[in-house]
Amino acid sequence: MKIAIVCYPTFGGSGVVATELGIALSHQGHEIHFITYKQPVRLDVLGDNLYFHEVHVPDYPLFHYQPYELALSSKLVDTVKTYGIELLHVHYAIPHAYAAYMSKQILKDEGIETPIVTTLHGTDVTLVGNHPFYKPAVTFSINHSDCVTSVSESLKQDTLKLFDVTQDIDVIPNFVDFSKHQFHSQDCQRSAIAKPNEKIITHISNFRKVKRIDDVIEVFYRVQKEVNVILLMVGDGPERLAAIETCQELGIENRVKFLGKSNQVYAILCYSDIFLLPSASESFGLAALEAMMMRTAVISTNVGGLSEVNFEGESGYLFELGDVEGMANRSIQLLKDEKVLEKIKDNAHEIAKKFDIDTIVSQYLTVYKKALYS
Ligand code: GMT
Repeated sequence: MKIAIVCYPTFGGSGVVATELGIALSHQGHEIHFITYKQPVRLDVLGDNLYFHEVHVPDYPLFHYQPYELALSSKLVDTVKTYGIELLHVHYAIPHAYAAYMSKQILKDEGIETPIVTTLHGTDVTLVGNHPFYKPAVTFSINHSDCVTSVSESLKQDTLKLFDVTQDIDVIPNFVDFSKHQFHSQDCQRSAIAKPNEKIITHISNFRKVKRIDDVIEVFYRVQKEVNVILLMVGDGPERLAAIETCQELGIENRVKFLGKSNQVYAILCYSDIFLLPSASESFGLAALEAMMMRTAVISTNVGGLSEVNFEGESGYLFELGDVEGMANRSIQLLKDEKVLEKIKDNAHEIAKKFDIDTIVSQYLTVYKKALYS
């Protein structure tokens, strides 16, 4: 198949999922064309059947806002015609599904049929998409996609609740690639980051409000009073500076390392003991699944799709939003009990295997065939 994949090229989960999916499809012989405004961060190799097309929006002083959707629609039309693309797979409804619909109509005018598969990732539905300014356009784009997928059952239910959706939604969970990042204990360079007797808690996110960075710091503050532990903060975003200041105020700045955006998340997770994700909203929580693959116990909230990934008492523990006391106490208990911690880490790794890329890619191929042939 010749497939165009539209995504955000950043470190966010939706971009990671789109990129890894495209790479896996290309390994199976499909021709994949990534279309976005920058080369996706996880796309480090371009091969015979792996292409990247940059969407460029020329600056014009008249425009207060540059018309990205327009440039994207035109790029889609152009790429479909040049390469004979059979299907568009857009990740994140805003504005990708909308731009794809426009390009589909333009191509239809020229007698070219191009089905659209839209994958909903979370904030495109629960936060941004639900805003009255966007809602009609998002509803329209979802209903005019040929197939729609969501990354969790919880997100599907939210979508059905929040929008007047007439389309079926197939749930296809996010995935990890065990063959690429298989855990080898001997590869974990734990000593590079922590002293031999120090435990490691890790948080990875885009440091937006929804990630509850304050709760990460508060939980860690309580834990470090009881256990010899450091906190690794990976990623960057609006809440990062305030978090650094809070750590200084609490006098824990030498126990918290802000590592910034990183391509080394698997290496970091590999030597982590606990992954902390106290989010206010999470359609899936890809970072939690990545942590589990790397044999890290997960302490998270129970919001959104997190309970479809992190299994209570097995891969980790789930708490009500804002229950920093519960999260801290459970972390202390785990970090003090090596036997239980090791068991949870093993379980986490086993559970993550259910989300291996091979199973998930075939689910997407089924949806592609449905979009193309029905
Ligand atoms: O978490 C974010 O804010 C980034 C966002 C994205 O678009 O990358 O993540 C969303 O999509 C991920 C991949 O499907 C999910 O794992 C995240 O749970 C989801 N984030 C939210 O729902 C807040």
